[in-house]
Amino acid sequence: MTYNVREHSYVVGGLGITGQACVRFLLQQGASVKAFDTRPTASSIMASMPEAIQASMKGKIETAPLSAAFFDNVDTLVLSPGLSPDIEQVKLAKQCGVEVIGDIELFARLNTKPVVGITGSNGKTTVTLLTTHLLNSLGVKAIAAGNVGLPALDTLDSDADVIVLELSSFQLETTSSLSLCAATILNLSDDHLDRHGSFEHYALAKHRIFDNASQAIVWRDGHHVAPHSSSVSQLQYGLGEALHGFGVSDSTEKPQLTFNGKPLCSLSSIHLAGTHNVLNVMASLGLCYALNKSHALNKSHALNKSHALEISLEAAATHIGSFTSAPHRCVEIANNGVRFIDDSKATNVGATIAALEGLAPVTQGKLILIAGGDAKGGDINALSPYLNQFVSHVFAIGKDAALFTTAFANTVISSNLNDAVKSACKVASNGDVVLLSPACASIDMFNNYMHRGDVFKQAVEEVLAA
Ligand code: UMA
Ligand code: ADP
Repeated sequence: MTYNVREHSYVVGGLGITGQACVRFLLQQGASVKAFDTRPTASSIMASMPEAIQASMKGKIETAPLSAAFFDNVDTLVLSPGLSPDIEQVKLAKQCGVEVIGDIELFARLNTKPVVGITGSNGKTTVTLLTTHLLNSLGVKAIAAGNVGLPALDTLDSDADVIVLELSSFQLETTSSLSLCAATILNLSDDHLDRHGSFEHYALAKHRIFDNASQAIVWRDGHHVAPHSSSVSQLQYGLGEALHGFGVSDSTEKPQLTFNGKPLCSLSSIHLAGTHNVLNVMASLGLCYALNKSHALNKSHALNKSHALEISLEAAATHIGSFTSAPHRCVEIANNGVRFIDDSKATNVGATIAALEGLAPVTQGKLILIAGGDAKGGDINALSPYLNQFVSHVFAIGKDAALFTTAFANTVISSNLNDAVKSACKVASNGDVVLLSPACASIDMFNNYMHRGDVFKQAVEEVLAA
């Protein structure tokens, strides 16, 4: 049955990027909509909303604690991903018989285009942007949306052939009817445990990506990344030799990325640093492959004839080299003999391990790490073997800086990022790398990871100019 928003009455929970997109969309569709925001800054957020929306929502936005009357005649709460389903407002909504969904669920009920979905603890944005880049380079109009930044609802009236959706565990938690042509959990390591309570609950949220999916793109050597149900067919990838799916062959002088045992392209055509990015490339190629007409028509219920696409893996592989990494993900920002690398987007232990493993083999001198911030309940001690193997000094900052002193003996706590950069520069010499890869969220000291990366760059420039 077609879902018609005009037959429903909504409350939008939270007025961040997602909440504002929901309000905008629902108003455009002529639906009945109210909203709430729990933040102390809610009134300034409302004041920054477009005037037309402010006018339409006058008297319909609540910033104080809610009463049951707020949900009178409401049947659906669209909850923003940053708000936990455990908060009082959501409990009250449920007591009032209101259905709680997220923006991705609303999108799923209305969308008619083919969608591929990407989740995982790390690499989501890279794979989302690379997949979009490969498809667009092949002449298939693709839009990257979801956790990557563009709210999914904003794609509904686009002329895209394919939506490439980055999905966080927060978004998946409130999603039940998303039907993906292809889905992947890139990897799973501790993240957002403060919100989900345990790794098991976090993994359960991530696995919702495979509900109704036609094809899973699965890292052969990954843990907890394969669908639990055998009804989802699998296309596998990994770094070893493989006769099926994607693999790597180093039987010739130039190691090759292979598909079904046959060479597809040289590994040297991948300009992104680290072996984790080879895996990211394979996942992206796998997602493109799953959309391919001949393959999809046999395998997928999600693609109908009018959506079938002609995608050649060989042609896709020729466009890998023209993809450039998004900022703050293992990017060199200065080099005066010492290389300074901004990996501010490493907001959990798994990402920092990938950076250390990727950089150590190409570093002649010492690897000096700046890390710390809000560990979000993650286990910083899991870094210990990697710090002991690869790193000479750690300069730790932020709320959870002390956790690094237990993980690694040669840790010095710095009062802020500028001091950490100064201290790192004092011990660095030619051939060394100073790496900002915090393994923690930035929110205790910065607006976001981009702000943290920008402060790092500025601090490095100041030290180099002095
Ligand atoms: N908040 C409140 N009260 C409210 C509303 C929000 O306290 O009433 C707080 C939240 O707890 C959170 C912040 O405000 O700390 C923002 O929450 P939000 O749900 O309003 O976030 P949006 O601005 O809508 O942005 C969200 C994603 N953010 C989160 O899930 C926290 C963005 O991902 C995403 O790009 C955007 O939707 C569009 O889809 C960012 C992110 O950090 C990049 N994601 C996390 C991650 O990648 O680890 C999950
Ligand atoms: P996400 O969107 O999941 O946060 P990003 O692509 O933005 O992922 O990268 C976040 C961090 O994770 C960066 O530090 C990046 O170097 C690292 N990273 C990227 N891909 C992987 C991967 N496949 N495995 C581990 N770490 C990765």
